[in-house]
Amino acid sequence: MPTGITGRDFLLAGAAGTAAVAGSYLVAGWSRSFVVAPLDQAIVNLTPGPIVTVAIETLGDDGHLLHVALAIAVTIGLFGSLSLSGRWITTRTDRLSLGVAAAGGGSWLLAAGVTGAPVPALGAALPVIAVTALGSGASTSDDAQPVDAVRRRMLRTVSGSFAFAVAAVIGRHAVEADPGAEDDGPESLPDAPQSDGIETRLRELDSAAIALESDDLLGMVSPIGEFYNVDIAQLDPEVTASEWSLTFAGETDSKRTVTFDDLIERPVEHRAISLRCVGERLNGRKLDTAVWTGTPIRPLIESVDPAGDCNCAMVHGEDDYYVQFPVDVLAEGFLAWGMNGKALPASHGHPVRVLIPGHWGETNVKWLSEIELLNVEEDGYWEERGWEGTGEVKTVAKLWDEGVTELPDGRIELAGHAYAGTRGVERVEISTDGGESWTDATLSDPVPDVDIWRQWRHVFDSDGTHEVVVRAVDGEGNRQIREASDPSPSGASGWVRRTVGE
Ligand SMILES: Nc1nc2c(c(=O)[nH]1)N[C@H]1C(S)=C(S)[C@@H](COP(=O)(O)O)O[C@H]1N2
Ligand SMILES: [Mo]
Repeated sequence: MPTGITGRDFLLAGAAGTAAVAGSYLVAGWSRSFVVAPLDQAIVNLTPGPIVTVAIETLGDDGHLLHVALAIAVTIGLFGSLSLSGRWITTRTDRLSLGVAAAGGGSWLLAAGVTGAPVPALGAALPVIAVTALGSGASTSDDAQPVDAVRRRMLRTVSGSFAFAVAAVIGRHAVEADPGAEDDGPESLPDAPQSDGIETRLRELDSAAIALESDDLLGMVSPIGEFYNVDIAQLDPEVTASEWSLTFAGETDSKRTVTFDDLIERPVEHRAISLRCVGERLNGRKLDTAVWTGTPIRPLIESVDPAGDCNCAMVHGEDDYYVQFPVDVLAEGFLAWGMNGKALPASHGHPVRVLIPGHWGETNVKWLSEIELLNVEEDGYWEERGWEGTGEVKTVAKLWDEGVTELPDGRIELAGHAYAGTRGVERVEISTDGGESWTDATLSDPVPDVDIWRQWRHVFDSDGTHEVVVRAVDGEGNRQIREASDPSPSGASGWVRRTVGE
């Protein structure tokens, strides 16, 4: 009879857990059917807000690595424990088949249960069966076998499991690297009745841009691949246009479900809209602009007669993200299925996202699934975690890293973007002497869109070191807030400063 859990049990459990994760990865890849994905989601949902906030501020996008690593460790632990229980049953009953069936069955139930995908779940269960069977008799002090044989068997099982794990990961990568298996980037725009016009809009924005010496700097529109990304989950929900629908629920007398085909039949617009994340550092890179194709929300909202007392709504995404704000703000919004002339990419909310003019990034719900009309205000996902990011954006002028360039004649070109939501950017002021004197920068031409950044450019004769400071003035005449503040809870403020010159 085994007395307690030995080091070998731990090794074998770790081997079984690792093989299960690898087997699942081999079958499912980095998708929703991969056993780690739902556990990662659960970890993200359970992590206390202040920790999430600190992680975002200190680690930025690397914060994802942390919770994915944690999710992998937890998953290994869960499948390892099932294998360990199986071996314990084998020892207690003296029947290998019983222990193996328990470990395998338990693993399949766990994998299928968390992913909702019974067939790919076999990818996790089969390796557990194998390791449990091979490892049985290899750890407990079985007098019938010589110690050496037991140890050899254990080592073979453990090294075999890790070899399988490495092979599975490499194998899966090879499959995914196969050009035949890869998709060719974003799909083209769905054939909405008036989806033409997008090329004209993109050209129009292009010609509003300032000609710059540096070609590393973004223009008026951010290319899809460079547009920033903020998600609560590591894996994007997979929703096809044909499966998609939007439900209006809650306090309404006329519940309504809108399909994708219904949606794209509606009046189509191409709006240039900038997005800025409330979690962005002052001169960070979570501000971008795209031309979005979609339709206004207002007529849809009016068609369901919102009846709640708070005049507010919770907007839900397929990834269990949710954000609450006033119905009249939502009504100003836009439901987009296109981005820069392509179908909305998975990472930006395929097939349909919300875009709310002038409000922080978090209100722009991706993978939109439901608009729930409420009676009382409730916190959204980020509000529950201490943020106050549903309001209007703060004004900011950026001097990007790539925005300082020496011209052929020796002068220095400074350039960046400024954004003030729907207030618009009236002016960008530059100081090259630490804030003693100020001049106006040149701005990109105005465009008809109401919620878009402007580019700015300023060229000066550099003699030695300069303390450059940049600040914007919005369309209502308000100057960007001077006092510096952290992103949390309601967005970074302050003026961007940078030392330029040798
Ligand atoms: N469903 C869903 N929508 C979401 C988020 C999310 O995690 N899930 N992140 C929000 C945040 S915080 C921001 S800043 C923007 C980012 O949009 P992007 O990834 O397209 O740049 O999406 C918002 N919408
Ligand atoms: Mo955000």
